[in-house]
Formats: sequence, structure tokens, C-alpha cells
Amino acid sequence: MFPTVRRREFLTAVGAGIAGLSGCVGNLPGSSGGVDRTIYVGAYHWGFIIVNESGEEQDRISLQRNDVLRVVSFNTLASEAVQSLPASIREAVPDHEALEERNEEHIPAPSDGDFHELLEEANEQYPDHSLAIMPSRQVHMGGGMMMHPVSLPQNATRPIVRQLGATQRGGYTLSCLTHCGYGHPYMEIDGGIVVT
Ligand SMILES: [Cu+2]
Repeated sequence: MFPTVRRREFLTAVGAGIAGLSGCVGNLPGSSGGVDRTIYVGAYHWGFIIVNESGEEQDRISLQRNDVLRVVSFNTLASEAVQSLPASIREAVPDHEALEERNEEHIPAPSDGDFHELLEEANEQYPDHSLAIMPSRQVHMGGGMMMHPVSLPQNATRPIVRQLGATQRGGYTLSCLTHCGYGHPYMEIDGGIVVT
């Protein structure tokens, strides 16, 4: 089952992406053949953290065209999945409070209620996220790199590994497509991956 799709743009992107599926070489855990870069993407309420192989958080990942990117994604609340990550990656994930503070930097304040209460509510009612990667602007009608949404439930026991071919230049957006409470519409990184 696909997670709940709320954004109309995503539907457009799916339509655009079908022609470009050759960019997606599927799920090959344990295979390192041909991988140029590996990134770790943690989903939290309400954002993503991108960490490189050295355990450094990155605002943006730059790739060369035709690089093969391996994306290891996880829900930061999925403790078993997080425990299975390399220590350097685990340690790069900020704690719950630090992640909560980031919300106030990039999400407008709610008109009623407060962030903290809404976050508590989201943790209980909507603990799951997902991750999709799609072209930031819908000009790549021929396709481009795209990762179809993967589910990142809180009870996951393992991270999700995907390999993607960076076949098209441009900026790509990381996006949560699973409704996860108040901040869900802001749970994306526009231009988080750039292929030059
Ligand atoms: Cu989410």
C-alpha cells in the first residue's frame, strides 16, 4: 500500500516519473557494486536529517551526473532500525529536543495550540513517515532520478535501502508523503540533492 498521498504535485511527479523509472535500480541491500555515494536520511516530526558516510550532517548532497546513490532511510523513532546503523551515523542524529527546536525555525506557528502539544499528539497518532525523492521543479518531464515512496514506520526494525541512478541534472526534493500531523506539509527538503 502506498502511504497517504496528500500533495497534488506528487501525483504529477508520479506521472512524470514513470517514464524515467530506469533511473531506479531497486533495492539491493548489501550490494556495494557501483555505488558512488551513500547517504543516510532520518525522518522525524517534522523534517529530515541527511548524514553522509562520515557521520556529518549535510544540508545538501551534490552528485555528478550518472553517479549511483545509495539511500539508507529510517524513522528516528524506530529504535531497532536506528541501532542497526553504524555508530557514527547514530551519533549524528540529534536528540528529540534538538529536533523539536528545528520545527520552530522552519514551520509557521500554529494559530491555535502550541508546537509541543501538537508534536506529542503527532507522536501518538501519526508516528509513521515515508520518504520520496522527486525532481524539485516539474520541468523534467522525461523523468530524472526519483525514489518512489518508501514507508518509514516507527515500528520498523531495519532501515530501508535503495539505489538510485542520478541520470538527470537538477535539484531533487526529499518529501514525506505520509500524513504525520500538524507539520506534515513542511516535511520536505527542497533541493536536498543536486545533480550537476
Ligand atoms: Cu512525516
